Amino acid sequence: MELNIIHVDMDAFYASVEEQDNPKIKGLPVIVGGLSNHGIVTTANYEARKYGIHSAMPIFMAKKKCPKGCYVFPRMKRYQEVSKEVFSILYEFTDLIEQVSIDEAYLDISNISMEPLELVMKIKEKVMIDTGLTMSVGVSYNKFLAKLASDWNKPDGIKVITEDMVPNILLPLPVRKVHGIGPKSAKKLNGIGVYTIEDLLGLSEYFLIELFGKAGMEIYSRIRGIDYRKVNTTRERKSLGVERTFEEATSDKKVLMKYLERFSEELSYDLKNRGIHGRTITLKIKDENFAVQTRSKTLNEYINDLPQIFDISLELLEEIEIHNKIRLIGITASNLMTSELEQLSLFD
Ligand code: TTP
Ligand code: MG
Repeated sequence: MELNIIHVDMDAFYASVEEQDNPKIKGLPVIVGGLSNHGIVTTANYEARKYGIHSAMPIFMAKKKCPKGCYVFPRMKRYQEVSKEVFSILYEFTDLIEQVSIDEAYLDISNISMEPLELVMKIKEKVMIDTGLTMSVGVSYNKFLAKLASDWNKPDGIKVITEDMVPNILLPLPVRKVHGIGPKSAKKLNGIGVYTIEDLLGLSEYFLIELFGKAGMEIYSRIRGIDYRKVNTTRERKSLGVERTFEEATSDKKVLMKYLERFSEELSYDLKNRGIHGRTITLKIKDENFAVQTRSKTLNEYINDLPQIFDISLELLEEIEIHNKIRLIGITASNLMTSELEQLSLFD
């Protein structure tokens, strides 16, 4: 099975942001939470977890376990900001992203030609360079296994789960690890002597439905490593484009056309790589006085082939009157559509 799903999850997210923003506390046990003794721990960094501190623990208890820890009040606005930064990096790689929470997402990487591991390293590296933060990434062929994998080597982990690894990985897992089995259900199962997925496998689908209702069907599949849920893209990209500033401004149309040809190739490649088509092409130029002109053309059909994009760019270039030397030129595709139909036809 194709390893086309990845799950990313930032490590000790709020606490790591605090460490990053305040070098003085870097490496110390950091606990983020309501500061009164009635408050609870929102999250703790891995240093603090060594003391047995975890999310949802009362602060007074955390303080008993680790009196010298750095206790920090949450700064939600800041975490949202950093989260946006992380997601904008993810969107540089693909649009097929399902954001699950402030620090967690599934990516469908079917359209990316890079090897999954190479891609994962690239993403982690970019996130580290831009934000100073680490994330853990799981790679597999469905969402359930990808999420399980991202949790496997936390923090700063990478884990790939291939089909042949599934029995060894799943069988010994405690039932609590199965999505859909919460602490209460786990207790119920333990009550009837079912502790691990291996134990669960002995139960019929009918029995699981009796026990969990509709969720029983999903659980029956999950514990066999089966999960057909799609990555539900939570944001649509509005446009995709290429532009460049010249070292030396030019009014030579031939040079501009050459650039448009190259950009059309890049844009076409980028669109195809992401499995999207566009219906609108926009040409933008900026002259040496920084005056910007744009021209757009919207078609009746969706395109992503080089020759079509190039032809339209040339048409648009003809529409612009060039008086001064040009210092920047670019083209953008918008009115985008994900080519799901195209993907489907592969299976027909
Ligand atoms: P998690 O990803 O569950 O936890 P984490 O990122 O702190 O640690 P790790 O993934 O390495 O295990 O949650 C992401 C953020 O969501 C977390 O930093 C703080 C917040 N959060 C809460 O507000 N309440 C909670 O109960 C939990 C678990 C997290
Ligand atoms: Mg996290």
